[in-house]
Formats: sequence, C-alpha cells, structure tokens
Amino acid sequence: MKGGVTPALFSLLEAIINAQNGFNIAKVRADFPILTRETRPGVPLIYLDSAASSQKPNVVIESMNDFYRKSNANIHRGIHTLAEEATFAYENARHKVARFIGADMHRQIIFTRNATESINLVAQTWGRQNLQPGDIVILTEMEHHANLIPWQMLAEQAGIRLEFIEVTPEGLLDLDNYEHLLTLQPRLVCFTHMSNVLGTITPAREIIRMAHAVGALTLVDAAQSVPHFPVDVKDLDVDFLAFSSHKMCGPTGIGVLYGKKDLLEQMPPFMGGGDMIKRVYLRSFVPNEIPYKFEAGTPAIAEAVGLGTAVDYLTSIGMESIAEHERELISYALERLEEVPGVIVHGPSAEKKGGVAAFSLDNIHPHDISQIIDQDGIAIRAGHHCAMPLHDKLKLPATARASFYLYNTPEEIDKLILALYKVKKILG
Ligand code: 7TS
Repeated sequence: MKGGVTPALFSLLEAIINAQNGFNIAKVRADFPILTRETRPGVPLIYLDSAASSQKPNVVIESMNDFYRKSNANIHRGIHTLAEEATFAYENARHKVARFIGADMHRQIIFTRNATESINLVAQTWGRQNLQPGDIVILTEMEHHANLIPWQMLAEQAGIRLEFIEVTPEGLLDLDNYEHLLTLQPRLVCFTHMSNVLGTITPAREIIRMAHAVGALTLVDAAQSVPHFPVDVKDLDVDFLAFSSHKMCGPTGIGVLYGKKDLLEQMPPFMGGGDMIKRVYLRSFVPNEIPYKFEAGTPAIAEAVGLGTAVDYLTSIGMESIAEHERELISYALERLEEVPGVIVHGPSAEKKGGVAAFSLDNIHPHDISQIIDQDGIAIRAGHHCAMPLHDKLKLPATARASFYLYNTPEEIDKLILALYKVKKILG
C-alpha cells in the first residue's frame, strides 16, 4: 500500500471529495462525450438503449486511459512500482464496489466478466457442490436468459428441478404463486431485481425474507437495479448478487458477484489457473482465499479501474437522485406513449417500474420501428431482449424497448413520440 493509505481510506477520501449537491441534467449530459455526436449529418444521437449498455462519462474513459498511460502492469505478481500501482488500483476498485452496495468487506466482491458469468459461477460452484438430483431451484418467468440458461444447464448436469414464479397480467410477480412454490422446500430462489423488458421492480427484500423462512438461499440478478437505484446487500440480506459494469457507466468486460462470506469461503473454485491458488503441486493445488479463489488468470485490470471510477461518478451524482430522475422520465414516457394511437406499453404502471418501456405499435414489427426511428438518431432496442419465455408468456414475438438513464431528457421522449407518429405514417 502506498504511503500507508489503505484502498478503503483512499476511496473514502475520494468519495468525500466527489460529493456534489443536486442533479443537474445539463451538467450530467456534458459528462458523456458520445451524447454530442450526430448519427448522420444534422441528426443528434438520442440514446434510449441503456438497458442494453450505458454510455460512459469522460472520467471513466480518462481513468482507463490514465491507467494504460501511467500504471499498466500485471497485478498481484510483481514487486516493482508499476505492479504495485496496478495492484492498488485494481484492489481499490474492489473496495469502491463493496462500499457502493453496502457489503461488509471488499473480499466479498468477486470480479467476473459480467452478470452472466457471475450467475454461471454460482451455478457451477455452489450449485454443483450443494444441489442433489430433485432439489428445487425457483426462478421467475421474467428472467433474462442470463438467469435461466445457467440453471437449465445445471438441471441437465445435476438433475435439479426448476420451478417458476408466474408473472401476472399486470407484469408483476405473483407472490401467492411464490408462497405455494415455497412449500416445495426449494434450496435456492433466483430472481431479477428489475425486469429488463417490463421494467418491473420486484419486491426483493420480501422475496428474500420468504425464501430464508423456508431455509432457501437467494440470488438476485441486479444487472438492471444496481445501475439505477440504491441497492444495499445487507438491507436485502441477499446471499448472492450479480451485476455488470457496462450497464452502470463502466466499461464492458467486467462484472461483479457479491456473496455472503461463509458461502463464498465454502464454495469450490470456478476456473483454474494463476492467482486462484495458494500452493500448487504436480497433481493437486490448494485454493487461494476469497476473492482470489474465483479470479483465475489475469483479470480485467483497466476495466476494474474504470468500474471504480464509474462507482465514484454515480456516487457523486447520488443514486437516489438518479432514481428520482428516472422515475420522472418513465412517468412522462408512459404518459406520452399512451397518447399514441396503437401503442401498447407492456408491464406495470410507472410507480412499480424503473426506466424501461417495452411497447408494441399496431402490428408493426419492432425491427421496422427501430430501423425507421434510427433515421432520426433514436436508438432503441427491438426483439426479445434475451427474455424469450417472457415474450412467449405475453404472446408476443418481439417488442420495441426504450430505456432511460441519468443522461436522458423529456425532450428526447418527445422526439421518440414524434418519430413513432412518423413510423405510423410510413407503415401504419
Ligand atoms: N440480467 C438482466 C436483468 C439483464 O438485463 C442483462 C442484460 C443481463 C442479466 C446480462 O448482462 P450481461 O452484462 O452479463 O450481458 N440485458 C440486456 C438487455 O436488456 N439488452 O441487452 C442486454
């Protein structure tokens, strides 16, 4: 550690320095260089696809550039200055993430490639070690494929049984159905904190409390929650929580798995290789301590630095302010979308959802909608959004989806509405 400053103290000081007051949308937008670009001459970008991946503020881009320019080296291995600086930067990011989600200690933060890898890690380590044929894992009908396929694979490998909490016509989880499923004595309940299609914010604390009451563990897919509103793992009392950096203003290539310490310590390693070992013999090895036990090989070092800066950035704006801004945007978006004849917005009303509006427009294919409004610089997503079973349930092959983040404005929603009228004129 440089000059006796621990990563915890270092990032605490940084967070204090970064603390600002108030949410200033013009100032926020000025932080994101990509928002000044035009997608064709005279057509500014209107980015409404943050649920797929968020844009990156200057500070994040600069922190990664800075790392490569000044401190680049491999971590945990060298005792030269650059290796020490790189190790400090990487571990400092872990402290920042731990504090951001209210974890007790940085060692509970495992860096993975993304939320998908975090969930696969739990399935292939905790799942393989603890689940027997016939054991039940509860999922929901609104999961992203990232929180479905790993469990389907485990069902194939270990004979576990999957049960699904149903989605109500309003787009909420059916908690009566959940209560019934809990009588089957599940071992694990895995669910999304916010649907990437319906925007539904699930009652995570309640779901976790009910799971614990029957002795089941819980995994929350927080890919759409941690970027958008305050999430505290201790308040939730969640056992595992997974999310991705790239949806929260950080770079691609790095994600997070949080776990309760005792669980992580008892789990076997995920992948084998350098850094995840304490001692190696020709025919065996002794695994390293957590979190290193789960981080085989050279990790995404510059990306960790970028994620740490993204956490500082979001903290400096304030997660509650970001959530409030998005609540205003989604209320306005639903109001305006519902004015357009032929538009059906899927999912619950604004108070029960985050900044995601999946919609249908007459019988126009969402791909056509997306392609036409792209002419006006508007980026939305069209398709099944990696939630095919949910679309089956809704009896829709695909939807168009506008999703919002801290840098979006009501004026951008107005432009989306105008563009949808244009789509109707062309194809309606
Ligand atoms: N869970 C949820 C709820 C998600 O929305 C996503 C990505 C993931 C997991 C997987 O994240 P990854 O970083 O591991 O890929 N969702 C989307 C989306 O809605 N459009 O593109 C990616």
